[in-house]
Amino acid sequence: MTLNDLGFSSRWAACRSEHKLDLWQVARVTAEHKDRYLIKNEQAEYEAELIGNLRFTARERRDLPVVGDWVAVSPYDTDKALIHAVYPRQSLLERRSSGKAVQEQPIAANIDYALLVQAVDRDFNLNRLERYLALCNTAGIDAVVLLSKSDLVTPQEVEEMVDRVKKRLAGVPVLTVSNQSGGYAMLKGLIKAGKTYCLLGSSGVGKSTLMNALMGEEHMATRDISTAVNKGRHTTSHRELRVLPGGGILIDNPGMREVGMTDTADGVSFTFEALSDLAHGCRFADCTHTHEQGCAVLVALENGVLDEGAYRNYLKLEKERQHYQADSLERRQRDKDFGKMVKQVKRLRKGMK
Ligand SMILES: Nc1nc2c(ncn2[C@@H]2O[C@H](COP(=O)(O)OP(=O)(O)OP(=O)(O)O)[C@@H](O)[C@H]2O)c(=O)[nH]1
Ligand SMILES: [Mg+2]
Ligand SMILES: [Zn+2]
Repeated sequence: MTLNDLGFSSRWAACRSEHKLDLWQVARVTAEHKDRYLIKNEQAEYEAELIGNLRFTARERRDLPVVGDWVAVSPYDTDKALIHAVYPRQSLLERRSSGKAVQEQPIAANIDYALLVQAVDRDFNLNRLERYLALCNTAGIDAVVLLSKSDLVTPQEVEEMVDRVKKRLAGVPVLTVSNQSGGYAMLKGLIKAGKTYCLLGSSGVGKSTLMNALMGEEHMATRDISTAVNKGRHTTSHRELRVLPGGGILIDNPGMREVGMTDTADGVSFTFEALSDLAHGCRFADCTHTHEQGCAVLVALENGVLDEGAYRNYLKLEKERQHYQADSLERRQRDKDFGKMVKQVKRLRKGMK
């Protein structure tokens, strides 16, 4: 295996010298488990830990390595390593965590394409697809929709669903797959060597089965994180990055129950392109498109030009986004205050010396 197989490119090489990271080896994070990581490079796979400084200066979850990150490392023994730094990211896919405290939860870093998997049975849901798409648009990641388990309904029903997705999510490629009947030609044709793909979707839609099928037998030969608890269980419990035998890097994810919006102003408006275009015609610049006089969006809705499902979903995601934004502003202020306090203490200490 070469670094290029893992997704390394001249761009990362330039980043490496620019940030003076040549001192260390480079490796990619393939799995994380609490404060331990599995990392891989052209030499070997290592179980790695952060150097203390990196751990203590991390303020947020996103300051720590996530699957897909490139890291500067120094190996020791045969299969252990220390992580000294995280390479600046090209992209970071995040969602808002569930629960009261609003917090970003990193999903994976340096992804080129997200594969949004929905099964054609009960799982199929356009609103949820749109939600995933908004997260991808925020992170600047291209998305492909994979309608899975196509064996469970008739070919005609599959076609109808494909049409509905295409109509609602204009410009997003849609593929159908079945792990039952095989036939991954279309998907394999899409996956390019050196590019990183991330499987996203609810639990049980067939993400891991698909990953295993694409891995073929080589999957069995790879090492698992040593404390893995999911032996014998099917539900994926942690993220995992693998290099496919035919080239291309694939990240499998645990199924997500909730896909909370983060600060996705651009992501949301990009996702609801038709609505954003219409909004230019609203009388008020800060129109909320709910009750205003001269709202072009409401007119289009009435005339049936704008899809009602998309409109409702927009309002919901926009509300969530604003809630998140207000909350994170408050958090940033708190961080700032904390920063000031640290500086003051440092100054005091200097004065005492
Ligand atoms: N009928 C049918 N069943 C499938 C297909 N793909 C997977 N399954 C079944 O669906 C179940 C869930 O598959 P997984 O691959 O574990 O689903 P997952 O998306 O990885 O689920 P999580 O890890 O919980 O997120 C298993 O029992 C699979 O055998 C398919 O194409 N057709
Ligand atoms: Mg799984
Ligand atoms: Zn309006």
